[in-house]
Amino acid sequence: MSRLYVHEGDITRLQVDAIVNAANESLLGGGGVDGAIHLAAGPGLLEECKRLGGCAVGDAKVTGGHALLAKWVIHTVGPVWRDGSMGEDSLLASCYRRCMEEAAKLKVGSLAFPCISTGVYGFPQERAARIAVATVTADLAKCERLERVVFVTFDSSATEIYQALLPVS
Ligand code: AR6
Repeated sequence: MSRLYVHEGDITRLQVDAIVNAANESLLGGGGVDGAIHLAAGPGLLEECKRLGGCAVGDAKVTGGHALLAKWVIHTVGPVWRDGSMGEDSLLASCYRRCMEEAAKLKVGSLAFPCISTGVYGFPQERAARIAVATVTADLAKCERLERVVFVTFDSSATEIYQALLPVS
């Protein structure tokens, strides 16, 4: 049985143990999914983020979920897409890998990812999805307790891309 799922909708509404935030290096909020997560979590999330001292591209840091349904938020910073020759692929893979590491440390049973870097940061959707699925698949073996990883899409074209990449569950 596959442990990988796709779900189209708002990641802040998901009942999972941890959600991933596609943040920026300041970790002080922004637009897109970052703005939605801060809005839904309430001001306590920003207060906690202020104490983290930012986050490097490709890295991840954990906070509580505050008013979210999720107990944890794993904040990661995706690369800005330039032309594909600036290490964007490996930096994006690093985001997924670091989030899986943090999820393993937290011993979560369920985790939801947004499509990191594919909004304001401009990473091509299909190329990003291939990296996301390949990296998470490779790291699942190290996360024994992780029963469900949800790739959360926000439009039907992204959903179709993930449906084509994921094994039938
Ligand atoms: N639930 C799920 N996915 C969403 C939601 C939501 N509520 N809202 C947007 N998306 P983006 P990035 C999708 O721009 O490209 C922020 O300002 C969206 O359709 O949020 O990594 C940060 O502070 C897209 O597919 O993140 C950074 O400055 C995906 O989430 C910068 O944007 C990611 O789009 C990060 O840019």
